[in-house]
Amino acid sequence: MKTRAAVAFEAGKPLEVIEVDLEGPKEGEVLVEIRATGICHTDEFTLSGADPEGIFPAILGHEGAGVVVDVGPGVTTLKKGDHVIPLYTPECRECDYCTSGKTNLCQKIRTTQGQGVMPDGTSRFSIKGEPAFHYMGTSTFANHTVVPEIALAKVREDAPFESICYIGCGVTTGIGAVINTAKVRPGDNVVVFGLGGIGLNVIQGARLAGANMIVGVDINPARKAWGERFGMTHFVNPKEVEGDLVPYIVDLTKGGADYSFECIGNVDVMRQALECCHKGWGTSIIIGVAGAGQEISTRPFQLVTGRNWRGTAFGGAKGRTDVPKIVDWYMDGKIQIDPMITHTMGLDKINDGFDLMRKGESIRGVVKF
Ligand code: NAD
Ligand code: AHE
Ligand code: ZN
Ligand code: ZN
Repeated sequence: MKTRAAVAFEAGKPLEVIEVDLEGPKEGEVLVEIRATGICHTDEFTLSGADPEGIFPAILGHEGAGVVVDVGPGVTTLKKGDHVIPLYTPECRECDYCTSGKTNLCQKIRTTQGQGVMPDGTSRFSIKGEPAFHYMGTSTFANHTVVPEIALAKVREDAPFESICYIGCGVTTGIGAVINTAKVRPGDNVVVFGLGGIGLNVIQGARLAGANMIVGVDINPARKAWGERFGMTHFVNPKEVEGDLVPYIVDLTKGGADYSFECIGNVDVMRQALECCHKGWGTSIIIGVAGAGQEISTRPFQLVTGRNWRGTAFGGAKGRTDVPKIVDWYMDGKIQIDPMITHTMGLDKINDGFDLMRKGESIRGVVKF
């Protein structure tokens, strides 16, 4: 079939919205009509050329929601008409990772996913007879996409696509990092670096978990009001702090953070996020994704004296199990999503959505098909 997609032909260049060819679903695959997709900073990271796994031409996008149009042979858990959220972290429920009870990082199809192809090693997308690559197994910047069955969460049908698409990455990543990865407890002091589409969801998660201080750190002063809207108790603009940021935050939190979260992808900030943690027990969670060749460093003494450095992907969530529950939280009013969706646009304006994010003017831009 033909479908419209925003294609990344080259790193650092705008996406091109064109008609592409899409083959039907093969064994274990599902054809999905995407109704809405968010634009996450990770899409910009890959488009910029900083992603070691970035390959072109590709159809980016990993924060979508839509409807099943067709299923391939062997698909048993989904049928035409089901509402779904594609999962860049699948959940096969049978690999060693899924059954370990220790991680959400299902590895069943990770190798081919990273190579931009379906599990059989081929792409369903093509342009003028030449294959185009899938991205993160989801490719939601297309009106139709093919996704493995194990990478789709079935969700309730009364939930609006333009809101719940954000659960496909930002909402789940932020809230999940607090609840699943850090396991923040009532009374904990939390510091969040970077108050964008992810960091604000960390703040929202910290409030849900009953955190005491929720300190937000951002160089964009406009993010103070945003943080306060979702539960932030203190705001720090590093540009306005005289002297080092780390002792300032340690003082503010009376000894350091119980948990800190880096939601930027800046390796220097990752170090600050670790070092502002409480001696003896503070844990810093890396969420931000850093470019090829970048490395983190600190004095080992920081770890010797009890600080912990961890990371999280998709907020530690097991998508097929947890995503439908997060959709329920939204529908029951337990979590907020809509205020963070600051801009919506048609697919032909997707590059404007990227520009708004780069300029710090949007929290989440959502493309509606
Ligand atoms: P965003 O652009 O919406 O937000 C980034 C925020 O960081 C902005 O508010 C910006 O002002 C702030 N910032 C930039 N430099 C700063 C600095 N030096 N000090 C303080 N604040 C600074 O991005 P996003 O969509 O929220 O994504 C954030 C990061 O999380 C990205 O690296 C993205 O790739 C990553 N991410 C990771 C996962 C995961 O599963 N681990 C999931 C989603 C996104
Ligand atoms: N491809 C990059 C890493 C990118 C990355 O870390 N992605 C996160 C999700 S970001 C969503 O916005 C992730 O899920 N990582 C685990 C995984 O298996 O990819 C690189 O550095 O190679
Ligand atoms: Zn994302
Ligand atoms: Zn698995």
